[in-house]
Amino acid sequence: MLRRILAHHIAPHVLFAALRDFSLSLRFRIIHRTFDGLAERKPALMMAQIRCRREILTVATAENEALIVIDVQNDFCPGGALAVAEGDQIVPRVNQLIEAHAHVVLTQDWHPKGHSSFASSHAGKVPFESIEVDYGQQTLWPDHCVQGTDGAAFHADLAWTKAALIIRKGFRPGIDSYSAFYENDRETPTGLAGYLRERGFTHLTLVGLATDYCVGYSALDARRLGFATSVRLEACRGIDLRGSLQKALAEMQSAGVILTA
Ligand code: VGL
Ligand code: ZN
Repeated sequence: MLRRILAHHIAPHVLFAALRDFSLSLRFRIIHRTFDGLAERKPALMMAQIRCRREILTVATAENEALIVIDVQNDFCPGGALAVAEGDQIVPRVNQLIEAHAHVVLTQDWHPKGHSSFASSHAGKVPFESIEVDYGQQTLWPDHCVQGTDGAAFHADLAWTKAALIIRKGFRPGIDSYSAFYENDRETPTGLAGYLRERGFTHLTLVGLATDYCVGYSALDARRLGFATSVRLEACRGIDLRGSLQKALAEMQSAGVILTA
């Protein structure tokens, strides 16, 4: 009975989260027993079983996993133009994770002067207001991460030298980009997905700033693109504007992002 309920109702990513510390052979036995005798009779269960197997039986290894370090830049740290509370406190933990991963990619928010996401570019507007633009709602920010400025540089203690790629985003004057994968129109790609696929990465771990904007949007896109995706919340901090942090955490959870603290 329990087996029947499990097979009908459990989403692959929930099983994935529950089983991630088990050995491969134990994972395989649990999946097999959960679906045994049921999947043959129901096409929907067959599909669920196939998805479960694909997602759960592929283990993250040094070679198939990349660490993506999002926007650990001066302007997002205390004293910066768009400071995230405690943004600098993640740096030691991020450095440990960089050390522990064989493959590391960094992102850098990288706006031209007068960028359309800056409140100062819109007469009568102030930071943190939201406006309607042709690709939807856009929050307006203080001027931040202007190309080549000290605010756009990585935090001085970030151990970034190991990174194989730095992907810059937000450089088109008329469009913002929170996600490392797509700009805010949700369709202009940054090229990161192509890079990761060509390098053979199937598993991503995300850390950085800010949990509810660039990390959150990147994690949701990573799931949409089919990557097994974890966010290490202890190595992230959020902006939390009008409930954005709770919303981002809930959306990540339901998209199958593994959240660890
Ligand atoms: C970010 C707002 C504007 C971020 C970047 O890195 O989360 N947030 N630009
Ligand atoms: Zn920005």
